[in-house]
Amino acid sequence: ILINCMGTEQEDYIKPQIHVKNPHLDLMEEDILYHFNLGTKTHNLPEMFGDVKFVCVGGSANRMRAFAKFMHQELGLPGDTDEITDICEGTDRYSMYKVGPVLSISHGMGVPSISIMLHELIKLLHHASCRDVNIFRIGTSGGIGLAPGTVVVTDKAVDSFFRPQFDQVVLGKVIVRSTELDADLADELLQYSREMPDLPTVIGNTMCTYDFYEGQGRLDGALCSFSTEEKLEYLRKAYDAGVRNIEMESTVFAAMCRVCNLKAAVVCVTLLNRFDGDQISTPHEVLVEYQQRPQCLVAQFIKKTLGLI
Ligand code: R2B
Ligand code: URA
Repeated sequence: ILINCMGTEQEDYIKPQIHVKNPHLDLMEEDILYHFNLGTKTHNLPEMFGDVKFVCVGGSANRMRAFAKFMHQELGLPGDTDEITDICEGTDRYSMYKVGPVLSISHGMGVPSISIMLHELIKLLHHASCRDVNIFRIGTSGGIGLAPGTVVVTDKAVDSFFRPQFDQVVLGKVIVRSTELDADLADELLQYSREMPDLPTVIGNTMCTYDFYEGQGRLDGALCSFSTEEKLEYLRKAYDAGVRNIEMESTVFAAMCRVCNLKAAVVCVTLLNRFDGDQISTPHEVLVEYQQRPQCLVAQFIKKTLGLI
């Protein structure tokens, strides 16, 4: 790296870099990001993604397209939002949209789906030499003791035993990784939420499970092996451990971002209060509005960080 008289390149040089923790990558002549239909030989990743500063991930492809269009408007970018195309259109595994410095990607449902996406995303950001990147999961969740529509900024991502860890099985052994998130980023998001009307927001622990039904203590799945009292006792224990919402990706998201030096936050809206029931019976239009809430909060963060407001 050459340093010019203004020192700008040096400044860039000291900005936090994305760490890929895999010595084998250096020995590979080409890296094919199979589930994105992108690769280091077929695409100029630094040119396509080098300016990315904010990455937002969420379960649904449609929601992440809507978020990209919303960010296009919020950032006042030129051109028509209908021209925003799916960078991964050659595959139907994930969808990816780029608007200015914002990358919006879908990850599907559950730990295995988001983990595959994150491996390829982190390598993509590394190959593109991105620096100083903030990453957000914007999603939905079931609330514990909160009014539906409340946004939860995650303090700690915890597993089904309320432990702040993610257990990854590697070669038949369990590797335990910390799920600690960036406390300053969470605080900043919480502060900005205070300035926004109609955005009830709390900070709390988020429990990540491997199932939507029995795994989240639901009585309405195809299988159920416990009583209503046992369900409520488990939710009460979760509440006492600081858990305010339940979803299906936060622990692996937190663990992988932490190891790779990405500043990460999890922002999920609650669709229901699990003390009151299990079925999601709220009208569709109301659910659509709820799902925009994490998007609005993260958009506010991005605009403030870019000095636009
Ligand atoms: C939240 O919503 C999905 C299940 O409905 C899952 O991906 C999650 O974490
Ligand atoms: N997503 C979940 O994982 N659980 C819920 O209860 C609602 C959305």
